[in-house]
Amino acid sequence: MTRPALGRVEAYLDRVLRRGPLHFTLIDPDKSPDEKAAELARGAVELGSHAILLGGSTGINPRVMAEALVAIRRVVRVPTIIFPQGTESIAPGADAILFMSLLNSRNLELVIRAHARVALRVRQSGLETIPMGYLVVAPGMRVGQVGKVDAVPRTEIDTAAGYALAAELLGMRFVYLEAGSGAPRPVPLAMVRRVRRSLTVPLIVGGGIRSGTDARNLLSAGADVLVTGTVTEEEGLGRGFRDILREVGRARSS
Ligand code: 1GP
Repeated sequence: MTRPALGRVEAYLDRVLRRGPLHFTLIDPDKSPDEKAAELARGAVELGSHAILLGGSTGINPRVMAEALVAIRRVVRVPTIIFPQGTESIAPGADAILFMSLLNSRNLELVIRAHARVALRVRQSGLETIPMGYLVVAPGMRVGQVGKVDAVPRTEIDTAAGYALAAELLGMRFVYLEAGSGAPRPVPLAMVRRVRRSLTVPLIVGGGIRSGTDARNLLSAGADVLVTGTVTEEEGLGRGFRDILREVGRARSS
């Protein structure tokens, strides 16, 4: 038996996380096709983002995904990571894929069954897999609906901590707390604090992060990685996005 060594992307994340929290820019290739995706990615990385996630709330056609990947990889050096919404998001040409279980879905397909169907193909393709527990917190937005999720109520902090720790104990190397893309407010700070204290693996937080204040609060609560998508889809690389990146930069240099 050979235990695979940590992949290149995870080794990079491990290294950069030692110096402080990170920011990932989420790009939906359906909303921002190739050249626009490349432009956003280039600007985001210039402002300090540490990786580009590619995904959306609905299944993305592999061709659209592959074209966006080619365009983005031409202009940035940070890892491009698929954030899959289903097996159809698996496209060649990414540096890695979040191999994630939607922990609180009622649909077993999204917990483990789809994974079982694609596992052999993914391993053969050589695409790096990053094992991650994905937990949707209310309101959950579209991913909460399509994912048939029993969203963790915002006051049920121990429930979130229980799911997150179970994911770690099952061997997942990242946990992602998701309020849902476009959520009116991010995941509650008390929940981030409690989950962070319960885990030893990095905690990713996303959904509804629109301003420097949101970012600062979540970072002080212990988020290791912030993910933003809507802010750049709607406002480009404007003030909200810059302020978020500035807060991440500050936290890394403090
Ligand atoms: C969605 O958490 C991400 O999966 C990003 O959310 O679009 O609200 O930034 P936003």
